[in-house]
This record gives sequence, structure tokens and C-alpha cells, in this order.
Amino acid sequence: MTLPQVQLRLPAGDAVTVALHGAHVLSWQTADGRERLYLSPDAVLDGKSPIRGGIPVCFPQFNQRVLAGRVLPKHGFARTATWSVQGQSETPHKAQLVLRLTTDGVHHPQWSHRFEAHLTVSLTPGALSVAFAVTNTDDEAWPFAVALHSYLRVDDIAEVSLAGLSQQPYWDAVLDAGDPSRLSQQGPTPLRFDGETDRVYAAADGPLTLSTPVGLRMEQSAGFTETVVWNPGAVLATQLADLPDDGFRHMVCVEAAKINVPVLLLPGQTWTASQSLTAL
Ligand code: TA6
Repeated sequence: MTLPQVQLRLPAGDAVTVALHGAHVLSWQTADGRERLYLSPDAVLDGKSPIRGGIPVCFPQFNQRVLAGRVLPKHGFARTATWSVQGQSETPHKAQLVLRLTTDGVHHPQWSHRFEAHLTVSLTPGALSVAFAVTNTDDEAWPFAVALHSYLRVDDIAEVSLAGLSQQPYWDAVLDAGDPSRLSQQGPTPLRFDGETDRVYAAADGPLTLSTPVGLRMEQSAGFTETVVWNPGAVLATQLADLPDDGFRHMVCVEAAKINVPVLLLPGQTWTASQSLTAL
């Protein structure tokens, strides 16, 4: 099934494809024809399920953490909701798409707070930026967490290194699964991947650089106070039905996130944050 989707393209050849299901960025290609995101060949594109790969939007909660006594679906409902197109613009140097989701598009018994969310996808030569904004249109405050769960394509995870986080404390969800308050410190070397990796880092001040060995620079705005780094490794990959057994070799998630301390959004208030990816 082909999901309803919008493609933005620049004259030089840069292109991005976004599904209305989940406001999900499915593909980002730079002008050299290189795909920069990983979309699993086994992803379930049925318009109901979460999509394995691309850029899932996790809102209003991250993973299976419970928000304010409510049990919401893993990574929230935004990634499986149908968003609508609010606007689209294209110039030779910039193409932009704005998608919109409101409470009316959410059918979950554990969520009744009124909101209006926008995802703005901006394509410029060699770069992709994704901005999430949410406004509380209710008359009481409510909390949320959010993440842009970006799956970055790599040729071989054994060759990959991620620089920019080595000074940042992190929670290791593989080693300390039961205790998110236990923090580790990595040391001066870039992060490399040789098994399941699932870490929630305090966001760095500067950009991160992923060497795949092709380079990608990643920046996130101040609202995103954490960066999650995830690769399932060989064992967990075999348990994920929508990922080939060797899929873990070709991806790493570097996620701009606001999860450790949820945002308490007051009536009328808008919260926004963005992640940008630049090909080097
Ligand atoms: O961001 C990392 C993570 O929370 C991992 O713990 C792992 O569960 C991953 O997300 C993927 O989640 P998903 O529900 O898409 O299979």
C-alpha cells in the first residue's frame, strides 16, 4: 500500500517524502542521489501501524513512560494519527511543508486534552530541518514528552562513529533498564556501536557529527534537552518483525528529545523545538 504522502523537491535534486500517517518523513535524498534516512524494507505501511524507519514523531509520550497517570501507546499516538496538510511552499532554494494534528484526529481513551500540533519539514540544499510545535488549546495545563526518532542510514554500523556526546552524562537503558536515574559518563572518544545501544544523553551544546563514514551534522534546538541514541544490535533486530535481521547494520537513531522532564504546557501556550540534519 502506498500511503498518502507529499514530496518536496529542489531543482538541484534534493527531495524529501512525508507521509500524512504520523507526519512521518519517509525519505530524504540529497542532490547526489544518496538516501540519508533508513526506512526498513519490512516496514508496515498499512496506515495504522507505526513505521520502522524515517522520522517517527513521538508525542505526547516517549517509549512506555507513563504521563500523569495515563497509559498511552508506546511513543504516543502522533506517529499513528492522520495529519493534514496545512501549507506547502517551494522556492529554488527552499521547500517547506507544514502538517497539522489536533485533538479531533486523536482517538485514544486516555487522552482528552485539546491541542494543535504542527510539524514543519524544511528542505534546503544538503539539509533537512524538522520542527515540532504544539499549542495548548485547552483550558487546563497538561504535560507531554516528545521526540523526533530519526533513523539515519549508514552503510555498515561497524564503521560508524558519533562525535559530540562524549562529555554528556547519559542513562544507559540496556545496562540500567530498571533505573533511569543512574547516569554514566562515556569518556573522550566518539561513540561506536558493537551491540545493542539505547542511551538517553543530556543534549550537547554543539552539533553532533555522524561519520558513516559519509558525514552528517546534527543540531537540535534548546527545547530538546536530550538526545537518544539507539541501535538494536543483532539480537534485538531478530525480534523486531518489521526490521530485517541485518537491518541494524544499516541504521542508527539519533533522536532529538524532550523526555526526562516533561513539558507542562499552560493554556494558550505554544512549545516548539527542531532538529536539523546537514550532509557533510
Ligand atoms: O528510542 C529508543 C527506543 O525507545 C528503544 O528503546 C526502542 O524501543 C526504540 O525506541 C523503538 O521503539 P519502537 O516502538 O518503534 O519499536
